[in-house]
Amino acid sequence: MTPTITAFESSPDRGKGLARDMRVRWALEEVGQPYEVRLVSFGAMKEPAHLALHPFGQIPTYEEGDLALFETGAIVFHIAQHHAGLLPDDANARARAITWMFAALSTMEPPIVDRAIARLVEGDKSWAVERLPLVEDRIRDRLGQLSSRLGDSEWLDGDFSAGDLMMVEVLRRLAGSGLVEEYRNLDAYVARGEARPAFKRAFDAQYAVFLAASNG
Ligand SMILES: N[C@@H](CCC(=O)N[C@@H](CS)C(=O)NCC(=O)O)C(=O)O
Repeated sequence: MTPTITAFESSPDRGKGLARDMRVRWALEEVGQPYEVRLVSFGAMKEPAHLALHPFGQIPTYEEGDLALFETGAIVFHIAQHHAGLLPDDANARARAITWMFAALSTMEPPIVDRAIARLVEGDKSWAVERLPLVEDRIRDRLGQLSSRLGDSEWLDGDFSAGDLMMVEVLRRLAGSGLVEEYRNLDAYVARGEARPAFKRAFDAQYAVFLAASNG
């Protein structure tokens, strides 16, 4: 059954592929599962029809037959569980790859989201200029720890896994900040993820949405 995901009708990142539908698109491309996309406006995301799929009125969602999921961690995990290619067969290696998915979402991503909020939502507050460096230092702490663990390895734990997919996607949210570039191995790690053919297909698909919206 072909799953349907939701994505922004008009992504605020203007085609940079930083919205979270990229994670789901990339996972589906990695496992070779075709999918359909339903584009939603900011208004429609807060309407009852979308809220029935996503209680927080966000994208992406994932529908497959009777199943409707939200939260990219759950969606990518579901895809990885049902298709070969994103989680190792060995039980311990699989558990470690899942650990990296959680690490990306619950340890790395929160300060990175804080930075986006500090800049985009709170940027006009009197204390914003003082707060931003504090938030960025918290990100640096995590990047430094991740950099030490990755060392010269290609991926976080053996072969590329859903843990790497999620980590690369979370780090990509720092694009333009210069923060990842402070850690040579993390910069190269993100570039390795972005060089994967499945990433490129996913990126091109979301970029096509931006192009179509701009042209028309
Ligand atoms: N924890 C959620 C976060 C989802 C999320 O923040 N989605 C953003 C797009 S990347 C969104 O829909 N923002 C619009 C809004 O919150 O109104 C996940 O990983 O799926």
